[in-house]
Amino acid sequence: MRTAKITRSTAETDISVEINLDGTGVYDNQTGVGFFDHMLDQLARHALIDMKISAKGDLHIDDHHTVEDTGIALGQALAEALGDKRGIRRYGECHLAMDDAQVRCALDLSARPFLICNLEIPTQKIGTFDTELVREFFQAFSTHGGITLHIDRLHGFNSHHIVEAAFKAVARALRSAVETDPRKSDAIPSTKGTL
Ligand SMILES: [Mn+2]
Repeated sequence: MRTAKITRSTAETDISVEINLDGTGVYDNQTGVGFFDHMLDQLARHALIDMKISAKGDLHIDDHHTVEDTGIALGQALAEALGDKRGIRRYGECHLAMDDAQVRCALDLSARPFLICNLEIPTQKIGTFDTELVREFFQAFSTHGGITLHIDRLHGFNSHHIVEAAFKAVARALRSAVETDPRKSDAIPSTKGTL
């Protein structure tokens, strides 16, 4: 089974992440940051990854440490669950439309972390959520998951739609990338022989 459980405790956050890459998108995500939970739910649902996340962070300061550290732990869980990446498709892409927003994600489970995140979110807040934390999350997820992750906004003027489209696009791209390729299910998808 391609599963992982990560627990991560620092002076700023206590985080537990459980995932199953071969799940059905069942989720229970509770970080204390409402909008962020809503986005993590999208990630699980549309990647068809079962995801249980519990985060207790220093929200009396702001949401930064909780969002960033959840990205770290989720990235670590993804890397662990993927193992040697034998048989996976490796690449994923998605153009996702949500009302006014269209976001494109292209990713490679390359073990070479790199983030391009051009969302140009028009407001600083969505409810109480600081929109600059979207990049912080994807940076942490990319770095610790070993993901080359490109996310670009093509259209959109509503911040909630843009960010939600981004999470859904990443989810759909991730769903493809972690899937087993039945034409080559026994091989590591690299001419180097390792990823
Ligand atoms: Mn929404």
